[in-house]
This record gives sequence, C-alpha cells and structure tokens, in this order.
Amino acid sequence: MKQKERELRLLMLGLDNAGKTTILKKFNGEDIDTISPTLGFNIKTLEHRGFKLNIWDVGGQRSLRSYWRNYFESTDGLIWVVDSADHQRMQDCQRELQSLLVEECLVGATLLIFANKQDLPGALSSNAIREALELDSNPQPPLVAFQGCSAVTWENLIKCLLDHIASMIGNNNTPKRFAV
Ligand code: G3D
Ligand code: MG
Repeated sequence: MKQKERELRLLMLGLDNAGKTTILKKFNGEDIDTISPTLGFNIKTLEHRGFKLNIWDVGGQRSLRSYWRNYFESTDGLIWVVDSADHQRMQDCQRELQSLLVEECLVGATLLIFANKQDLPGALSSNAIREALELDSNPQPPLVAFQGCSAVTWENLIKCLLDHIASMIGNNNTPKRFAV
C-alpha cells in the first residue's frame, strides 16, 4: 500500500458527555483524570502497525451539532459514541445518529458505534442500545461495527477500533471514503 492509503481519517461524533474526548485521550495514552467539555475539536494521530490514524473528536453540545458537517469531507470512518447510562437522552442520541445516516454523503458509510460507559451500574447493554438506535430499521443500513466498551476500564476499545479498520480497508486494500 502507498503511504497515502495507510493514512486514515476517523471522525468521532456523539452527544456531549458520551466520552469522546476520554476515548481519544485513552487511545493516545494520556491521563483521563481531567477532561473539559470540547468547544471546538481535538485531533490526535495514532500510529499502529504501519497505519496512521487521524482521529477527530468534535464537540457534541446541541449548539455545536450543526457544525459536524464541516468535518465530513474525506472521512474514512465515522465513530459514534453513546453514553450507555444516559437513558434520558437515548432518544436524542438516536435522532442525531439517524439524521447523520440520511446525509447523502454518509449513506452507506462505514460506521463504528461505541456503547461507552459499560462500567457504570445501570448502563444499557449493547444490544439494548443497538435496538434503541434503530439501526436495523434504517432503509439502507450502513456498514456497522457495534461494540460495548468503557473508556475508563479500557475494555474493548483498541481491539474494536483495529478490527473495524481492518474490515474497513477490506479485501481490496483501499479505505472506503465518504463521498462529499
Ligand atoms: P465528550 O467528549 O463526549 O463530551 P468526555 O465526553 O470525554 O468529556 O466525558 C464526559 C464524562 O464522562 C467525563 O466525566 C468522563 O470522565 C466520563 N467518562 C467517559 N468515558 C467513561 C466511561 O467509559 N465510564 C465512565 N464511568 N465514565 C466515563 P466528568 O466527571 O469529567 O464529567
Ligand atoms: Mg469532548
């Protein structure tokens, strides 16, 4: 593979407080004791087995969500992060995700969902979240990898990301890009 093909842009979105910045810091081996709300975006580059992963973490507060589309271009994979213990906003989460999935440039896109905060008592199971997000009723289901995880206990995060990237790159060795 050429150098350019070994570089992937991953866009991490979800409601505020889902744990996106914590996940990004964990990926990068940083301390997660002090995390402030994200007002713009954070980007980190992670090297793994010859791949360069540029991971974008964009603020998810309601007022910032209209800016998400500014980050779609040239994205190889979308990572949607869910706070599994936030029962109250699960419908909001479902609505925001579904509105992304009908974006023309994201239809058929490769999608990775992290059902985060599985360590919290009262967290919904990954299956319950999958159902709540109504992924299976989407008329054109995106290519989904779905994974329960906890940024705090580090459970499953890296494994899931790497498995997903491997499947995204697929048999023909070319990353799937969103058409913008
Ligand atoms: P965001 O970037 O999606 O808005 P943050 O979310 O990364 O800022 O995280 C919001 C809060 O959730 C943080 O707590 C963070 O420590 C916590 N958090 C993130 N991931 C997990 C997880 O897997 N398990 C648990 N238990 N907590 C998590 P504070 O207290 O700083 O608001
Ligand atoms: Mg954040």
